[in-house]
Amino acid sequence: MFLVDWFYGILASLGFYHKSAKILFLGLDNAGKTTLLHMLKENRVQVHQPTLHPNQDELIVGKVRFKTFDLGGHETARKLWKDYFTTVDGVVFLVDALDRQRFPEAKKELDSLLTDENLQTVPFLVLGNKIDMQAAVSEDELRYAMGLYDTFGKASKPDSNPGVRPIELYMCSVVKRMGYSDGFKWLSQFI
Ligand code: G3D
Repeated sequence: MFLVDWFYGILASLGFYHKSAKILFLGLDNAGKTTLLHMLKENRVQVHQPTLHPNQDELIVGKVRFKTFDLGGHETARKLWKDYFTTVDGVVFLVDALDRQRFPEAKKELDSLLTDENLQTVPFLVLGNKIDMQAAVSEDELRYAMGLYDTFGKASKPDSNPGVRPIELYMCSVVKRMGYSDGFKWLSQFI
């Protein structure tokens, strides 16, 4: 019973209840991917356990698999996720909204994902994380830095924009549990 509640709680809060999906959490190291995964798992911030693969982590809830990989710096990570999932249903791309210096690097990685032929029809949720900190950039600034001017629209429904790639930016604070549920609910419409 507890497990059923737990499954239901997580998946329902993200809009993924009754869905089967493979979701990649991607972004530069330090963006908050592992923290987000643990937050989904335990509903609290966890001290990270060192794992065999320091650049990846995984959570399976019912028929939904969430898998994180660090991008940037090392080409091997990209090879890893391509090997790991032959098909991907959604990408959650996290950006550290505090780390202005690394926006160009994050944009480069995002652009290369967006042009990846294996991901052409895959919906992308971009999360600007750490807005609990005053130094975080605004949504507009991050849109500009990441080149996300022409996004799908938060209120638009999947069939209202046929042929337009689903990509949208949401600002969030994983540690304060703010913002990301709305993003996941937006993403889940396309899955
Ligand atoms: P990664 O898995 O993308 O590499 P992590 O990133 O999940 O390891 O997070 C990197 C650091 O960012 C961690 O700090 C984590 O606590 C912090 N972080 C994650 N989400 C938030 C957030 O919403 N707000 C703030 N302020 N910090 C966040 P440490 O100090 O443990 O390295």
